[in-house]
Amino acid sequence: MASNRTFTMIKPDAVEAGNIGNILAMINNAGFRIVAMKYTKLSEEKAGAFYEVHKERPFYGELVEFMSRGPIVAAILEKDNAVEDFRKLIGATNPAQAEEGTIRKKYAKSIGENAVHGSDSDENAAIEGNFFFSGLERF
Ligand code: FUP
Repeated sequence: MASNRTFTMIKPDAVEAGNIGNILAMINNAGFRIVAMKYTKLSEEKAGAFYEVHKERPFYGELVEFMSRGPIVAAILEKDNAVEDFRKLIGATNPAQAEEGTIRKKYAKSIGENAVHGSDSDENAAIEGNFFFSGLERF
């Protein structure tokens, strides 16, 4: 059964560009409820740990540097079929391939600096939410 929660980050490029409000509006308008949210900054160590699965990929170093260069917004979101519906809302990893009306089409610059993260499975949504939030920070 599909879980009703997913995890997202508004990444440093989108924060720097002043798009936190625009992206949150798209998330709210698509019917997601905010369960948990924080404005924070990843250290290189924390960014490296979050993206551990990509450790052997050629872009890992750049990804860690990018994700730790400035603040992010981390959030847990709730909606029926959350993981799949949120992946549709954000669009393809490479914004050049993202569909019209998606967050990445509107706000992402490149495959490396692509504005938002969205969990790719229910299992990862739970792991990633737990990476940032305690039980007391969820409402
Ligand atoms: P996504 O699930 O759409 O965020 O994409 P991935 O999990 O495949 O990749 C995670 C992050 O690695 C992307 F958001 C950006 C970065 N990445 C690159 O920089 N280059 C690539 O070729 C693929 C991913």
